[in-house]
Amino acid sequence: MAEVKKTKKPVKKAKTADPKASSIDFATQEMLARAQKLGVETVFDRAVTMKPCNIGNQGTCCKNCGMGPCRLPLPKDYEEASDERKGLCGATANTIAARNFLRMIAAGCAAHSDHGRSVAEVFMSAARKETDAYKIKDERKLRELAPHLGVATTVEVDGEILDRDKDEIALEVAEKALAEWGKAEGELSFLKRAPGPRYDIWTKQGVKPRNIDREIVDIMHRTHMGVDQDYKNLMKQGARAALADGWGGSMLATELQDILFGTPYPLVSEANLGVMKEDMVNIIIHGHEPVLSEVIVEVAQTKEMIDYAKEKGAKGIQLSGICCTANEILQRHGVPFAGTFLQQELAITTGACDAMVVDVQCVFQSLANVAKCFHTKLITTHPMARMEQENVVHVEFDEHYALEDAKKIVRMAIDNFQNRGTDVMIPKQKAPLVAGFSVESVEYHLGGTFRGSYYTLNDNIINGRIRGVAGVVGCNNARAKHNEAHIAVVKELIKNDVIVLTTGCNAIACAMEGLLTPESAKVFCGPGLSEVCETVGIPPVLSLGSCVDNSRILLAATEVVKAGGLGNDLSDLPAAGSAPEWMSEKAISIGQYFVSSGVYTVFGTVFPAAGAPVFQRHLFEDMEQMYGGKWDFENDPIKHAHKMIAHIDAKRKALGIDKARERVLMDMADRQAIEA
Ligand code: NFS
Repeated sequence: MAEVKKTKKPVKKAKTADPKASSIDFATQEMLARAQKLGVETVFDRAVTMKPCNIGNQGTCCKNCGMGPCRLPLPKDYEEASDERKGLCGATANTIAARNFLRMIAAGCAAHSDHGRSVAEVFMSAARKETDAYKIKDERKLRELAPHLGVATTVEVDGEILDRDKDEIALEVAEKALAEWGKAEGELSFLKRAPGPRYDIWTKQGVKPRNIDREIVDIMHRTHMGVDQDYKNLMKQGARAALADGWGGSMLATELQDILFGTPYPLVSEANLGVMKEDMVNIIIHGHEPVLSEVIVEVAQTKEMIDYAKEKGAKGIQLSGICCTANEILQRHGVPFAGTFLQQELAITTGACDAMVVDVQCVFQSLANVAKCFHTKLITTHPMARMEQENVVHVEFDEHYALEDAKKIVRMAIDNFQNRGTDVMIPKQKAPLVAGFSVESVEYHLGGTFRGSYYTLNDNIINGRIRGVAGVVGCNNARAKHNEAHIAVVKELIKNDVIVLTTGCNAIACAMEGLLTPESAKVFCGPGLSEVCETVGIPPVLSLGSCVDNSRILLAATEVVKAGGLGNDLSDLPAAGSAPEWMSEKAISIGQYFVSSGVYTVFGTVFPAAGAPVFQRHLFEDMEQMYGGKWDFENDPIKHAHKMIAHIDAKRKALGIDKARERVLMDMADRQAIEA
């Protein structure tokens, strides 16, 4: 009998990502290679093995009922007139894409606004003096904000006008703020903070949000099977909910955080994984809501905790941050950035992370798997965000016991220091930075102590030294090379004299690249912007904080309008918005409130309406007629930046200030040519 030859099936090795192709950052490349060597899987590897669904990411997969999912791919020979694609119920590609777009806005608005609500609740506890952990830190800002919520700051006693008591104001502000989420009548209070003509546009378009929660619920109802089937009408609600985010939940989060924790003023720090220290207890704080992280920062600096760390053999405690929490604790305390959204797993891969403390949003569930390979304690803290893996510890945060909770967490990290193995590798890369710009500090920096104002900024825009203003914000996306588009877009803008306001993971990316230093102006900026930065001593990229702090960009732009000479509305300004590497639903909500506030806004990576060209045209063209701002998409970072610059130039022309800029652009050779 012939021998049967057994052939072994070759074991397929899982594909892994090429570190050099995955990120422009050396620390990231180095740690990714280390993870792969240790057999630790990361998001970069998963992005190689799992391909995205093109129908879903182009917006035309409907799974809003049990008859689907109905998938409507864009035909190669697509023609608008003959597009007969529809789902089982008859929903067109436009309806499906619009519904999906709206649900992203709802989720984004909910995330930002629920963060705001948590802050408002803590604010209420502080105002009622129910907790020792929080106090009103910025009384001046409290008094400035109060009238915007209809709270009086003075009182008449016997014909004399007296200042009202701080605590009394705080209590009323807390009550009024919390009502913004669910008041039965009226509209959001902060809408009136926008320039008058903007408010009138919202009135005319019928998109003024009623209260924050209602606009989110409205979307979930409206996008249920068989309700709103007109993409234009759907997008009105999209605008309403997005405005409830930008001028509501996010703005309340920023303002109340500033009052409670202090309004940011510029400070120095560092960024990238190299901020972790081998001989210290490394605690990384990751997530979004600063209510707990503020207290952790305070507790970690106490003698009690530092002594305890020393007792356990460490030299001290090194805190650092990831994602937007990083921005929160950097801008108020100078706590360094450990990294961006895409570096969260890599921070643990160093082997030197004794505890990673997470709350809500942008937290990978895979952190638990990575932590399992090292000694890292992964600590969840929010009742809303737990993980199923057994190695995760949950310490539920309660603002009434904030100090105790924070102490427990810091102690846990210190106790874990001894369990750290010897296989530790912290990348060397870190970059210096200046962050902590706010509406108030920009005013101070550009106007000086005696004449704090936005006039100087306006003057420099009018005379053309500064060509325009760009808000470049948002996430990283594992489908793109980490930080590549962020940095390329920002560098191209500043090279062309466009000053950049940054938040979120773009701010972290810029920091890692050294763009948040005044010195970078000379290296990367055009002559006009470089001159302004050198004179004033500011970086060409101003970090305004976390993603909820995009509301600072709205208010800063409003101040620019108020300072005069650049039109009457936000849409008149030579300004543009960008999210080169977005991935989060929050980014869609931000994009829509930028657009509805009159800003031309360009996204990179993918556009979630690309499968429904008619609906996409509504976003890319019709919205300009409605709001003076519109969406756009461009994946090539240089073209992306130049679309923004072209828009800025068009606005300069409309304002009649294009000539001034042409003069500034002349170099020595041009001048000599004229003289000759
Ligand atoms: Ni913004 Fe912050 Fe980063 Fe994106 Fe996530 S951290 S709220 S969503 S990934 S910028």
